[in-house]
Amino acid sequence: MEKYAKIYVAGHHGLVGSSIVRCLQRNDYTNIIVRSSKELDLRRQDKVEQFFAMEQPEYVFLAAAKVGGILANSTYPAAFIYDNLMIETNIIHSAYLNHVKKLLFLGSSCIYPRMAQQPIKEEYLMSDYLETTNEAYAVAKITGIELCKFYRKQYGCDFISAMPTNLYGINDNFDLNSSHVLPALIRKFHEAKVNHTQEVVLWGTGSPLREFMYVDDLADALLHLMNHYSDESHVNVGTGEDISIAQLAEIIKQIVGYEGNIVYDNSKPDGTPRKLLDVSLLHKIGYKYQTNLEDGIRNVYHWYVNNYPQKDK
Ligand code: GFB
Repeated sequence: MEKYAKIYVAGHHGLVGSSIVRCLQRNDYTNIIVRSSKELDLRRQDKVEQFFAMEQPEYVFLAAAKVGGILANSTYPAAFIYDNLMIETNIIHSAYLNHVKKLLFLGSSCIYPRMAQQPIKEEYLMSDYLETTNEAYAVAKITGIELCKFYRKQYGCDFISAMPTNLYGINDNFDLNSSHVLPALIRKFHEAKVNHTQEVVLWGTGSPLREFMYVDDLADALLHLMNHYSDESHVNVGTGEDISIAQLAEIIKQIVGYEGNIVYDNSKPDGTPRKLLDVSLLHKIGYKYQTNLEDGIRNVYHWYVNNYPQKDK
C-alpha cells in the first residue's frame, strides 16, 4: 500500500478497527477514511454502494461487525447472523463494483469446528460441527471467507481473509453482558477491589483453554498481510499459546490487586473447550506476535482505570 493511498477502515470505533487506524497512522499512512454506524449503516446495500461510488477507496480493512462474548452470541443468534452477513456482503460487493485494489476481511477463530484437532490449521474449516453458542456468528464469518475466495476466483479480486484468535486491548467492550472474558474479568476484579466485595463470580468451570492476542499486535499483522499476502486461503492470526480461564483469572486478579475469592457459576456455558490456532502460515508470511499476555493485560488495566467510567470510583 502506498503511503498516500486512500484506505477505508470499516468499523473504526471498535476494538479492532480503532487499533488498525492507530497502526496505519503509526506507519505514516495519511489518507484514511472512516464512517460511524450513524453516518453509514453498513447493513443498507444502497447506502454502502453510494459511499463506495463517491469515495472510491483503494484499500479496505473490513473490521466492521456485530461482535460479542459467549452470552451475547448465544442470546441473539439471529441478530449476529443477519447483521454480519449484510455488512460483509455489502462491503465486499461494493469493493468489487468500485475496483478496490485490495480488501482484507476479518473473521474469528470461532469459525472452526468445536472439536477440531488442536492446534487448528486453516484447512480444518468446515470439517465438522460448529460450537452451538456462536454458530450464527461463525456461519456469517465463514460466508465472508467464501465471498472473498469466490470473488477472487470469478472476478480476480485481491480480497484476503484473516482469522484472529480471541483479542483484547484498549478501547474494548467492558459491558458485562456482551463482552468477552478478558475485559469482563478486568472490570469484575477492579470493581470488587474498589467495592471491597468478598468474591468474584466467573462463568462456567474455568477449565476451557483460550488463546489471547493483544489487538495492536493483530493490527500490525493485518498491515503485514495487506502488504505481503495475496492468496485464496484465509490466514490464522494468533500467538500459538493458550491458557485456561482459571489461569487467566489468577493473572488478572494479581495485576488488579484483588485479594478476595473466585467462584464459578456453572449455570453459564463454557463454550468451546479449546481453540488454539496453528499460526505457522502467519509465521511463514513473516509476522510473529510481540506483546506477552501479562504486559498486555497491564496496559489494558491501566487504560481501563484512567478511561472507563466507574460505577463506584
Ligand atoms: O470470551 P468469551 O465470552 O467467548 O468466553 P468465547 C470465554 C470463556 O470465558 C467461556 C468464560 O468459557 C466463558 O464461560 N468466562 C468466565 C466468561 N467468566 C466470564 C465472564 O465474566 N464473561 C465472559 N464473556 N466469559 C467467543 C465467541 O467465544 O469468542 C465470539 O462467542 C468470538 O463469537 C470470540 O468468536 C472470539 O471465547 O467462548
